[in-house]
Amino acid sequence: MTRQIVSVVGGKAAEDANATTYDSVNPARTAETVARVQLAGDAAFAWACSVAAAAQREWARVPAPVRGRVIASIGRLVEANAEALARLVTEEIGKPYAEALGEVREIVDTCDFFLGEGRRMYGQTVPSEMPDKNLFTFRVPVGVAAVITAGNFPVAVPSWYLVPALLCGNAVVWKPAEYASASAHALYRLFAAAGLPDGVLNVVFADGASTYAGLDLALAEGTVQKVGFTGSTAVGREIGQLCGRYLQSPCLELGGKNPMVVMPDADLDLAVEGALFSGFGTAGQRCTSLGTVLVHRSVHDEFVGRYARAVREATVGDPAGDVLYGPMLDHRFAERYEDYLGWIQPHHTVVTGPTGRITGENPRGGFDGEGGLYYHPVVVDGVRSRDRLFLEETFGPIVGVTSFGSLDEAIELANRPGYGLSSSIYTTDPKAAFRFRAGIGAGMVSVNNSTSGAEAHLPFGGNGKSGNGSRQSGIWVLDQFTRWQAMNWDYSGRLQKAQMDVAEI
Ligand code: UN1
Repeated sequence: MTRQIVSVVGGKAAEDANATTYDSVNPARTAETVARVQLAGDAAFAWACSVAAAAQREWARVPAPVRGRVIASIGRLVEANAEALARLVTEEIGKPYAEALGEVREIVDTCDFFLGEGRRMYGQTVPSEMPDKNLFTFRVPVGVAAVITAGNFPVAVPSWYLVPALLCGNAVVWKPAEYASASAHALYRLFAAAGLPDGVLNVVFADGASTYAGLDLALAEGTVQKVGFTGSTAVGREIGQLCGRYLQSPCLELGGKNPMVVMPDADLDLAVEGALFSGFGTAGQRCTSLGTVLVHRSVHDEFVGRYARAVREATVGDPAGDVLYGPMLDHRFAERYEDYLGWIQPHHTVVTGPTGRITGENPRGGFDGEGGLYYHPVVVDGVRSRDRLFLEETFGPIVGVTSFGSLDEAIELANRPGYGLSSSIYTTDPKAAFRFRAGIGAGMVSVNNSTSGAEAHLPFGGNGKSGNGSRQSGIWVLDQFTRWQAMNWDYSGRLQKAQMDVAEI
């Protein structure tokens, strides 16, 4: 029986007889509906924010170490249900099971990190310029966080917002991607089962336009104090502009055109392995996916030959099996892949064989039909720095190759698209690695490792078209979900005026 999914606000299913419905389908078997989802109308998001605002006041009074214990329970519940949740992620968005299990592990890692942060929600004591006066700082929750997430990491990336936001004493209204509704709902239920009071975490299923309208209203009503958004650069700009009108600075985690530099002294097999994983893992639909390999001229032919061979031999098919990648997340990404194929120019060379949809007449490795949204991996050589393929994120299994002559040129090329999320360099020379780190505009740099696969306790985030400099994960995200409050306490018994009553030596 198909799952029926509705928004949950204030701990109750928000049934709406007039709601439109959306079918979340299995991208590996497109005739199979994973969940039928009620999409809430324009007013729902703002209403959920007002419910969250009321619940937040009580939640903020719960001591942070006790909130940390709730985070610990969430981690244990997710761990105990890891396989079922990973299977659901595989069924709903087509991510290979091993990757889906890794994604669930990332939630547990996030909980492991933040459960202790509840006991370390440190403020500072600061010396005063006057005698008999103490200065302090405190972290205070922002209030209600509106969290809008993509479906390529339907449970891990939301947890990067939800876990620290809740730990810091905020309430959350979460709007997941429609095509990942069943996974989101399952994650919501695990969070709720860990003992969160009603209304502290709410999940609203809605389309983008209704969410935008509802968010605008909530911001106007003053019920939202922080917006977290993971998704495309185009939508991120709109969210950023909306928040700016209300003097808010959102946490924006957007696209990437992540470069990998292969130096002449690189271990080429290692570089090929890294380029295979980050170019084609999750069918290239990660914000950290590899966009362009920049290869030194002297090793270009050797690298491209080995990379093309590895990609041609890779298996694409049923995500329940042992495959490099499964179907595209959803039909809209499949359509975009077709569009990106049109960007391939006559002077480019596709070095990996067939392109386009994988069909029965043109099967590949583990392909098994049933209407699955399977697409051939494509490596395009000879991409020039003014080509669309060089400059724009494809968010699909298409990787470009461009050659360079010097490290300075590689750095310049790596920065040119104007994104700045992840990056990588393969070299055995520490000087080259550190020079690359210093010159690259990305928020994340890997040396002899792929552009994907960030760990849950390092700052995650980008610059330029990849975001507004906000960072998630680790202690750095606490600055998104708390604000510093300064306190001074004068016990001198007189009015001491700052700057005017400076103590004499
Ligand atoms: C994303 O695609 O939005 O580093 C996040 C990685 C993953 C997270 C990707 N841990 O590739």
